[in-house]
Amino acid sequence: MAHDAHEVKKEMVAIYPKKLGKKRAEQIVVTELGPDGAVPEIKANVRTSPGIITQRGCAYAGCKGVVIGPSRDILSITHGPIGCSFYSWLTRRNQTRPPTDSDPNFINYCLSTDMSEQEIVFGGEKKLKAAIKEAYDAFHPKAIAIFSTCPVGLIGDDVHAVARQMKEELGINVFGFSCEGYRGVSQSAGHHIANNQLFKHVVGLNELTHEEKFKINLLGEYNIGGDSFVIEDLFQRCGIKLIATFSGNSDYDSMANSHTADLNLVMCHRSINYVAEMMEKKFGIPWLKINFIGAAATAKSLRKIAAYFDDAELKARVETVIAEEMPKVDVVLQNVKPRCQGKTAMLFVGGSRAHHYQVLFNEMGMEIVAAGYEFGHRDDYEGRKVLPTIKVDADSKNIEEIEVRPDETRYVPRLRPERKAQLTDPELEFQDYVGMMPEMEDGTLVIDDISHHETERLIALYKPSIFCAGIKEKYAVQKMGIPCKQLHSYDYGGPYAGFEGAINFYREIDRMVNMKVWSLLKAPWQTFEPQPESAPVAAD
Ligand code: CFM
Repeated sequence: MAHDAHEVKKEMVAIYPKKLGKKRAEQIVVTELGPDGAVPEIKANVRTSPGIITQRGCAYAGCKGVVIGPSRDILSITHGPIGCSFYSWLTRRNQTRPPTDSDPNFINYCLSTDMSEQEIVFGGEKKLKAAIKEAYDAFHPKAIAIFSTCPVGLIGDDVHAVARQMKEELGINVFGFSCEGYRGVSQSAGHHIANNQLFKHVVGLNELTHEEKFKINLLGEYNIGGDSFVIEDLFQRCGIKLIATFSGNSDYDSMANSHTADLNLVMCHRSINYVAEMMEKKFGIPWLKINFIGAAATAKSLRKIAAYFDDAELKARVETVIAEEMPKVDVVLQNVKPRCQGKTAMLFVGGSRAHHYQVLFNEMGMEIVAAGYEFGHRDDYEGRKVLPTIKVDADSKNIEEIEVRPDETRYVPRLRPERKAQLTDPELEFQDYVGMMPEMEDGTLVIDDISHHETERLIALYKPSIFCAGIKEKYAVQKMGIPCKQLHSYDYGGPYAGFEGAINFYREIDRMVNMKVWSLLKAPWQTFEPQPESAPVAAD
């Protein structure tokens, strides 16, 4: 990389008006790891300025689409105009697998109250009640979730009051979300709102007990492209009992039963750390950050679980699985590495993948030249140690903070001081996430909420071998002659988690960065020859 990242940053922000340029400059940093492990401060989780083309989504997307959507038997009803529901229908590749064909799976359905002018003017609660009743009669679900779109908040429909009434009337669990799209500054607000309601209305309602010794929950894994299936298989082979996943391949009962686990594993910190924190306070379940993206990261995460339970048999089983899988991974890695080594990648994705996928590229010998989140917070960049210094602004105050206390009968601290003292493995950093920046090379660009202008400048200057983003960016990037891998939906591919996923990813990236077609591609304007001005037409 021949460019000085500081100069590139200056060039990128120069085009903006002064005030905006100053703000963007605080959201773009060049990594530098201090001797004490400190990284530069980045501005994050702030409003996107008007006029900027951002990658971000809305709170409704974060709540309905991301956190609750993957659960197959909670019937989701969008309270709002039809477009909100229709355009959030099946847009995320979260897969699910009901145990039998007769078990419910509502993921394929699109339910909406279809608010029209009548409801916007006179209120929509009556229509919402009727919709819940109609949905209940058609599907008989165990639980119904109601999602608020922007107009619901504007006209003041009380979805929570309607939920309470219908819960009583129907005798099933009905709960609402005040996840109007305008709340917060991005979909991140929707994650928090979803976490709060899941915790208040679902977690702890199912008291089924389990005999297994090693009981865990997997938080923040959404089964995009089948990732959860791969991870579930690994747990099963290691003898680890998965009580609930939030919320890939999940169902209502398992999440209601999740307080019976003895350890929470946090995969995507951004979208679910609130549930992890609340479960620790109420039920005494500690949490560990893990990562199943990357073969070495998968092995490390399995070893962390074994170290936590500190059981010889479990440790042996984990080592057996790693020993079975690693050689298969190595064969493919050794094959692709000579063709991929030294190539460059940029990653601009949501709130955790821009970090996790760096691991896979590094395994292939590729260099990350720039990365950033759409909506991560400072702790996702700099690590949770900065949490006490984060200023809570008006947009965050908008979101409810639940006060959680230990449950009177069910609080069982799994990590009593004497047990914690026995767990000496240095990898067991409880309640911690180090963030993206400390694990990056010095001198790399980190850009929060990247704009389209900045994307184009980055590509023009660095010409990366591959750019990772989403569907909104994909074709603009490819028109510039650079392959774009969608790290949200995985395009049509995946799974990319675990050992099997690493193999799939190596092959896919090898194919993309070595395809000759990109070097042959020229946009029409690059070959456009201006025509000589036509002679003026004589006015006679
Ligand atoms: Fe977490 Fe996600 Fe992500 Fe996310 Fe998302 Fe997603 Fe994502 Mo798209 S929960 S933050 S809100 S890992 S949908 S599965 S890919 S932006 S990086």
